[in-house]
Amino acid sequence: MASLFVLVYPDDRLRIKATPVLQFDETLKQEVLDLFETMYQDHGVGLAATQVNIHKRIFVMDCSDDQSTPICFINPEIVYSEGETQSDEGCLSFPGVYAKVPRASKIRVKYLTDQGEQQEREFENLECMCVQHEIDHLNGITFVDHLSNLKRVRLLKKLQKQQRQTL
Ligand code: GNR
Ligand code: NI
Repeated sequence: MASLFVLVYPDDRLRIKATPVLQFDETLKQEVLDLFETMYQDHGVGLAATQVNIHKRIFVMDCSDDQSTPICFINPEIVYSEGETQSDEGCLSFPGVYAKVPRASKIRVKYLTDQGEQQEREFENLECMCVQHEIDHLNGITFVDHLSNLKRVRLLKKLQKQQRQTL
């Protein structure tokens, strides 16, 4: 197991669109383990492979308080969504800044497990927001892309100011 470095804005590699996983082999299993280790170490509720510079359609999630509900998603697809919600989101690639992002309030997701088995599940609440946030990462999209220009500029200025202070 290895904890990986998370790419941080303004790294252009966060814009790369990930490609589908075709091989369910040892390499994939190790990447999934490393994603979980990195997510837990950095106290995230989700982590997309894109964020650790692996441009494959993989993300991991655990929205529990006690690391009890790890889920790995390979080649995820939202097959149904309904409703609207908005709550504060953060991102490990934008440390220390938060914004309300409009999302669907309920989704149905088709994905493969790390064994290559088909799954289909519904998600609501934090898990639902997180799945949408992570699938965006796999498409090279980050949560700030959903904000108005004014809100995005303000948020990125705040982030840049914090980055200067931690140098
Ligand atoms: O840790 C995270 N928290 C979070 C909160 C609300 C909506 C989405 C997230 S995902 C984020 C970790 C991360 O950056 N995943 O890509
Ligand atoms: Ni993120």
